[in-house]
Amino acid sequence: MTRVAADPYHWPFDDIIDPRHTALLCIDWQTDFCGTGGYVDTMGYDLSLTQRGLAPTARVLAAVRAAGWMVIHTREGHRPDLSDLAANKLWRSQSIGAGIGDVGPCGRILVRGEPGWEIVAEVAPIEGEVVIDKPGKGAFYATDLDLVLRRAGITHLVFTGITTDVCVHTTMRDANDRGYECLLLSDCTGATDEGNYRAALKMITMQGGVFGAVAVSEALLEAIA
Ligand code: C5J
Repeated sequence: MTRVAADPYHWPFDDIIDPRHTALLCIDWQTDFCGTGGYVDTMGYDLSLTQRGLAPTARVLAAVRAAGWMVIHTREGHRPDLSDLAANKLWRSQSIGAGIGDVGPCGRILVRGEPGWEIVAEVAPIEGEVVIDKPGKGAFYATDLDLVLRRAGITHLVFTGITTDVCVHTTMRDANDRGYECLLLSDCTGATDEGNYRAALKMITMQGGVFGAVAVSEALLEAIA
């Protein structure tokens, strides 16, 4: 397979896109972040910004499933008794009028098992795909993600998901520190603020790719075709 035309370098650095060692990470494609009546909607942000990555991500999912890649999905959420919810995270959510655990149109906000916490149908996991439940922004914190990836021999990660500047960035930064070779697909992610989205993409490309590289999904699809 050829490398992906990406910024600031053709990804990956070692020229190898091996389906046995490459995984697609789909971060938090939950109703709470991109669906009507969910957490982001309740906070009053523009849902179209987080929804627009859904169709490109669905296309990438179909392609990498056909190519035999490992696919991992994450979900941000808390136990129903909120015993894994930090007091400051709760307080901040309440201060913006979308208290975690409060009852909204999609059930209790960011609580595991509630309708709003589910991954939306367009990019839902299929049989055999790993789903990681996380209480924080990063997908490595308080989860077995690293164990699952290392056990499967994964060294390269391609990222989709929401939101670019929060859970996607936190997870990509952490993955990069752990030595994974990371690529973010710019049209398969979105933020609650367009400026933050652009800044988050730009940050990745500094210093020769300080956290990895950024590409459009079409470039990945061409490389793996
Ligand atoms: C946020 C996320 N933004 N999935 N979570 O609180 O990015």
